[in-house]
Amino acid sequence: MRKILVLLIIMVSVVFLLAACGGAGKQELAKELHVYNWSEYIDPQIYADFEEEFGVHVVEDTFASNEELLAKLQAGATGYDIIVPSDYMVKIMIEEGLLAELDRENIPNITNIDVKFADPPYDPGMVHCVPYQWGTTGIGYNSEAFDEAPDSWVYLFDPAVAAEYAGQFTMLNDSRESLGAALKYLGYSLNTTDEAQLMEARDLLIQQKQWVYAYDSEQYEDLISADETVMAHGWSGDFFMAAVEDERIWYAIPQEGGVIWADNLCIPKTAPSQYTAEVFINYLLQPEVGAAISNFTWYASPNAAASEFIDAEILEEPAIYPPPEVLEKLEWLRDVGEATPLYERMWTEIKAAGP
Ligand code: SPD
Repeated sequence: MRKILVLLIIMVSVVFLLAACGGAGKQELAKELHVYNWSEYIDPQIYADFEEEFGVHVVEDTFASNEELLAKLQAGATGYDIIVPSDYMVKIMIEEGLLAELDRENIPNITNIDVKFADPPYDPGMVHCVPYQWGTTGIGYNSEAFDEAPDSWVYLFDPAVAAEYAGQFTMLNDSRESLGAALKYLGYSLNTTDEAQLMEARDLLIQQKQWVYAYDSEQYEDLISADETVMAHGWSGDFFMAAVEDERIWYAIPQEGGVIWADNLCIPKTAPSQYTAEVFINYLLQPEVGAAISNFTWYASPNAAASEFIDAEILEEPAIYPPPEVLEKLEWLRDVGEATPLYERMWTEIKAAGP
């Protein structure tokens, strides 16, 4: 009897000890983490370091537009633990019930997010996602091909100017971004739901098509570097990253204004391991890791604690961290709700039109 009592006391003590250490009830990490990301959007060393520290192998697939990401999930893809949609797409995915709610207990480093990004209108209170990187959409170029920076949408859309660069520039293969650029050139909102304005933007893009080298969202900076093109409609950091290897490349935010955006770390409802995904998000939110992301991508970080570790040439570059007078000219892409099919129809007509 005495032996049984001693055994019982030992067992109860072990259970209490495990609970006190956080061992009891703690979930297990998966062996693999599946990330669906934009291309060249994280230093591969970060995946390797995470694997070394947590024993979780990270497998990455890439997508080239928010619409491609959405279509993949809608088609029933269930294997992803982490996805990286932009602002307006987060809103659409929340409405479609595609995203899990984050368990903050597993993401204590979420407090490192700058207050300016901690309550985004597309996901109030960061209930579903954590901001990852932010940037702008504008024009990247080979500085040797221009007397002055092509810092206006005129270079891409004014027939007198765009024709001069016929076959030497690319446009993003992205419905909201390319229609958005055309809308901005015409003086309209990027988020218009006015059918006549959208048709005008469509007609402008169809007219422009004869001068466009390609619609591309993944290699546009390499095409400039390879001297295939001299300018590209694209995302800020991609040009600065390319400039490390080819210093002729630079980037300008159009004076008329352009797109400001934020991409976000989110977990699909169907994720094989939500817990491992949350541990990974928490890992990325560490100050040094947050900085390593920006030091690789050349995009701005929403992680306030990372700032002190981000390279000065990134922090001090006004085309990466724009000053207030530039920021106020930029517009966020928003979920246009019932007008979404209209945007998609316009884009399909543009892509189907003859050059
Ligand atoms: N190479 C990574 C590019 C990431 C760009 N995401 C921007 C989406 C804006 N709508």
